[in-house]
Amino acid sequence: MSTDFHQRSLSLLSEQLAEMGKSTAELISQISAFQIAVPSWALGAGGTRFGRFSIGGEPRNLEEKLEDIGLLAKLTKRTDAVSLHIPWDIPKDTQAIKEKASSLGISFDAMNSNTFQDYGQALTYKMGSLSNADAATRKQAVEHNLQVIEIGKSLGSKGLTVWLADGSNFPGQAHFRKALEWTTDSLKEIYGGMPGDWKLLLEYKPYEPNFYHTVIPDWGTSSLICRQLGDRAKVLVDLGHHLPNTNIEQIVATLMHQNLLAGFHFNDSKYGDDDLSTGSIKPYQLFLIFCELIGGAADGAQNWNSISWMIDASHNTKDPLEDLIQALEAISQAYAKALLVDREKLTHCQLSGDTVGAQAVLQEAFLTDVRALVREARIQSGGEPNPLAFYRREKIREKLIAQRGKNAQASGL
Ligand code: LRH
Ligand code: MN
Repeated sequence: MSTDFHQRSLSLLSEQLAEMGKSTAELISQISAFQIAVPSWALGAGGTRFGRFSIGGEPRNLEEKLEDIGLLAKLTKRTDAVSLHIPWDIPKDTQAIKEKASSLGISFDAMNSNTFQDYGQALTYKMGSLSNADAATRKQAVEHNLQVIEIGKSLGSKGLTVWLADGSNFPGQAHFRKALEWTTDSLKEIYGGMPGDWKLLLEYKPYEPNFYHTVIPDWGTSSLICRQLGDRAKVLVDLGHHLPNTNIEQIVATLMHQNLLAGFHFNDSKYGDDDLSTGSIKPYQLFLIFCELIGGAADGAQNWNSISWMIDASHNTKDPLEDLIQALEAISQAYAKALLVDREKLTHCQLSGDTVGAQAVLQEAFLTDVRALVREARIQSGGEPNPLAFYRREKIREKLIAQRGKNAQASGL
């Protein structure tokens, strides 16, 4: 795309925005300020139980993961932080990792604990972790989370994300109320072990890997537990963790209403927890979610800066870096479109029962092509006009393969 074409499409859009009463300069500063953390585990090929197909040039250690996120930051200017997962990302040399990250302009967002796998710890998590009927296993899981907090403190993180696979596969297998009580008591110990300026992000998920019940299956259960922990415990919304046709934008509005929204794991899905590229399946839903976020913050329901923005995706067929470039772009576009909503006109339609008018207000914003705006924000921040084109033109994947090797194909099942 020529610079001239970009300038002409931007000036045309700016005229349109002025008609809508929107300042291009203000929108560009809002879009530029909106940074999304990238998960350390989404830089390689993910895979399913049926197999994993390596892409080659995948990061072999934490240093190389930081380099990949540094590249994304440089090209897109839409990410400035990484979310680590322990024990997958235990730093061998914390000081060196901190220096590497800061040299790449990357900070450490929420840390993720892992009590859904066995990785050589003394007691297995097969039958659960914080909800396990065995007190020693619960204690082990609590201690793991406290260790994750210590690692996070040494890196400058200010949050702990807890997602539990805990649940059951058959009726009668679990005692629902005891499991909930053990989980809540365990989380109280973890919450108590967090520094005063940290937040606990409690992630819910309706099913998988357990397929009959999950101890924390939905926003309601997560909210109930957070209320018992304290006001620095809030609910993490992973977009893929909802049963089909769930109204996620309403959940977001409800959590903001209660000042209980911790943040997001952005991705998209057609059926289950598919962890597909954000905005690739349901871009209108993503737009509606941002409409609730902007409205909730504008009305003072919850402070915008108290919310964490993270991607959580898994790449089975796409190049992970290309996928993340597309996801960062889709999130920025959804946010930019939602900023165009005439909130005064929308509120008037809502209060006067003008349903048609309300839809027209939303769709005028959603159907506005904001690509020139998001591109201009990136250019003004020193990023690439077209990161994907640059990534391919510079043959970055080929260079990574030459540098890091083809990485082994791992068979699944
Ligand atoms: C669970 C989840 C959680 C992570 C894991 C990698 O499905 O969304 O956020 O720990 O994916
Ligand atoms: Mn998640």
